[in-house]
Parts: sequence; structure tokens; C-alpha cells
Amino acid sequence: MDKKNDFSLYRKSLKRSRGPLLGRIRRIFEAGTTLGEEQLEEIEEALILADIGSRYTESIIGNIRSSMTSTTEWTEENLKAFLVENIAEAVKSKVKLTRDLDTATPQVILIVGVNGTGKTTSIGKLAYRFNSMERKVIVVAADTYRAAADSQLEIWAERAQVGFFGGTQGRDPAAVVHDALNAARSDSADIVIIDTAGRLHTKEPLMKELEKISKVASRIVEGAPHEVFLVLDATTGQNALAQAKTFTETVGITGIILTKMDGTAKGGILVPIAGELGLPVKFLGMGEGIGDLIPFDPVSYAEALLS
Ligand SMILES: Nc1nc2c(ncn2[C@@H]2O[C@H](COP(=O)(O)OP(=O)(O)OP(=O)(O)O)[C@@H](O)[C@H]2O)c(=O)[nH]1
Ligand SMILES: [Mg+2]
Repeated sequence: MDKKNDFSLYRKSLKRSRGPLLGRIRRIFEAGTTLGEEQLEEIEEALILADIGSRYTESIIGNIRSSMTSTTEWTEENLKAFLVENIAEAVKSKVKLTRDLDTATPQVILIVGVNGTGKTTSIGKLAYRFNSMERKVIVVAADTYRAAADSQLEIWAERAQVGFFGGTQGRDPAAVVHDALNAARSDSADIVIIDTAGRLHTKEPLMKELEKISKVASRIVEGAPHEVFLVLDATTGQNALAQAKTFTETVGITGIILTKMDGTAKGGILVPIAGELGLPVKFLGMGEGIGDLIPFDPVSYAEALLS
């Protein structure tokens, strides 16, 4: 998991987002080398189509416009470099550093999100990552609604070679978390990752249940949950942004895991999520394999999107 490999994974998974964006930019320069209002409109359209969002698109276009006079010649290359810089800046400014995972034991990470966004898969990948950092990890199946939800997580636990704590179907998720955290403490686990049932951000009882889980967790481990990661599916584009908004209003989200970057042309959605909502993007899901989750890096992201 070195930097070079991470960057090639960035490039690979952003291929679908990068292709159309670069194609549009190339066509602008094929037609002529000077940038005018017409070309700006085309750049604007390209950025919007990549789901970068109107606010950041407007600000980037504004930045291009104000440097149009000072930059003697706009080439395809320096426009791309300009965009990389602007996009990296937009997502960087608000990103907080990942918390030190050593401060309390165990560190409790709660994973939330709507159905099918990739919660369970991301937990498997995260567990694998932490395990390879020599942390003792336990994953907890607090999704007690769906049959086989626990066995899906158990399979990931086996793959990642970490501990697993299951909950019987129909049991109160908060009670499962209660028992799991007690077990994790007596096992001296370093990190506990809790899987929850997918829920619609508009369904109040389910949102209340997350509060209950948090409350129970804090009674057993001080300060728990230390992180609440919201899992968002990048392929849903603007809808992911809407989910992020409502989840942050109801439960305290400390970070975002943005999944399925490899399966979408809407990879630009990260810009409004990180920039506009100020939510720190922690990890990106870039495939279905256990190694396909990597820490978010603003510069790698912007470069992979445009070069
Ligand atoms: N291509 C790709 N597929 C992914 C990624 N992350 C998850 N998936 C796939 O998305 C599907 C749903 O993943 P799950 O982990 O089951 O999602 P979930 O949020 O736990 O779903 P529920 O428990 O039903 O709410 C699976 O087929 C995963 O393989 C990713 O980064 N890239
Ligand atoms: Mg799941």
C-alpha cells in the first residue's frame, strides 16, 4: 500500500470520470487556442457534467476568468494544471486530519449510510487496512434486520483476518453493540468497527436507533463512538450530497467514505461533499477487492481526475 500504488488506483478508478472531462477539454483546444467566453462555457459544462457542482464550478470559472489576462497563453496543459490546483484546493481546505487512533481503547468507529452504499464492504476493507497496521480489530454486526447481514460481515472478517461479533437477527442493535464492546474490552481490542443496517435518511425511527447505539457505546467506552463514518455511493451523484446533508443534521458525522469511485463518471461529486459541506472525506472505495479502499488525498484525487 505505498504511495505509487495508491496513485495508480486513483487513476484507474477515476477513469470514467476523467475520460469525458478530458475529452471535452481537448475539443476546446482542437478548435482554437484562445480562451473566450464560449470556451469558458464549455469548461463550465464539462465540470458540471462531472458533478463538481455549480458552486465550485462557478468559482473555478471565475478564477480562470480573472487570470485570463495575466496568463499569456492558455494551452490544454496549463488549463489542466490550473484545474488540478483549483480542485485540490477546493477539497483540501476543509479536510481535517484523521484522528489519532491511539487515544482511547478501543477506538469505536460507527458506520452508517443508506442501503447498498457499501458499508459492509468498506468495513471489510478498513478492517484489513487496520489489521495490516498491527491493530487488533473486531467488527460488529449491528445490522439485525436483514437476514444474512451478519454472515456477509463474517465473511469479510475472515478475509481480513480480524475478530467478529455477530448479532442474531431481530435483536436490538444497541444491545448487540453493548455486548460487543464489553467483549472487545476484555479482548483488549484496539479498534471496533460497527456495521449498521442501511437506512433511509428520511426515516426517523431508524435515525433514532443510531442515537441509541451511540448512547450505549458511550456508556461502555469513554467518548465512543470516536468516529462516525457516513458511507456514500459516488454513483448516485447529487443524491449522495443530499444524503450527506440530512445525515449530518441528525447524527454527528465525523467523516465520509465515498465508495464506487471506479464505477462512475460522477467522481466530481467529492468536490461539493468535501468543499461545500465541509465534511472530511477519509477514504475512497475504488473496487470490490479487499485492498480497494485508500485514504483520501486531495492532490492525488485532483491529478487523477485530470491527467
Ligand atoms: N465497484 C465497487 N463496488 C463496490 C464498492 N464498495 C461496495 N461495492 C459493492 O456494492 C454492493 C453493496 O455493498 P454492501 O457493502 O453490501 O453495501 P451495504 O451498504 O452494506 O448494504 P446494506 O447492508 O444492504 O445497506 C456490493 O455488491 C459491493 O461489492 C466499490 O468501492 N466499488
Ligand atoms: Mg451491509
